[in-house]
Amino acid sequence: MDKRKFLKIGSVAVGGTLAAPSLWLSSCNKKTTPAKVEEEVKKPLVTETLFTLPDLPYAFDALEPIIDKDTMQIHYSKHHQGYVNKLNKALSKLSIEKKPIEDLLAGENLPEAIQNNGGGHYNHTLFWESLSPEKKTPSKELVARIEKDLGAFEDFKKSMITQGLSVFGSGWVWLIQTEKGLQITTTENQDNPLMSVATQKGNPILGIDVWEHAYYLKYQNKRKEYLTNIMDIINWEVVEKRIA
Ligand code: MN3
Repeated sequence: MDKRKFLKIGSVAVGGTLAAPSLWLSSCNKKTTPAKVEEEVKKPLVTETLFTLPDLPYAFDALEPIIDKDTMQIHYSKHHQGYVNKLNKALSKLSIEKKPIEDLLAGENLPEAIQNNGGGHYNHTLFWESLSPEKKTPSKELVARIEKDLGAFEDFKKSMITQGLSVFGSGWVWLIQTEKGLQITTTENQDNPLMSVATQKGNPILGIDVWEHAYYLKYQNKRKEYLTNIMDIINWEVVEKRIA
């Protein structure tokens, strides 16, 4: 099949599937003129709202021995991909407009599917970028910044671990930036501090996944060991850049 023909068939197929809800609504509205219908068909396709799985910034085995290859592969290819797929499905179904993921999550009364899967997509994207195969040392400026708001750097790391341990069931532990400065907080499930449901709102600077799927293959029930070890592979350069 030649390329032009393929593209034509492809676009018709996509248009036929995804433009269907607006066409259906138009046909239900007796006041709709043919011109109006045509205008609606010309609207950008819902495909433009779709989110994609970002590239992992390192190989699946790059964080060994702290994060094993199997955990990384399943976590990224199955869990994160699953959130992206379900987010896209929910957006198409609910006809929600294209927005940056941060704006989408900051909205009031988020549909549950967007809260869970949009949160899952945002949180994991931030998580992958926050880890580094090469040992990174926090800059003097970052250490000073953390010391100013949260005390000694080693105490801050201990607090991240303690708060991560305090999450009952699945969730996340966060370093966030608020009007009062840097703070540590936690969220349940795939919620995050951008969401109106968060008890402590702020801009996420660092997020650590404490769902069992993040560590169970290697650490089983030893969440403390996982959290302690993961603090050694944080990409402090990326973390520092997130501070406004
Ligand atoms: Mn996870």
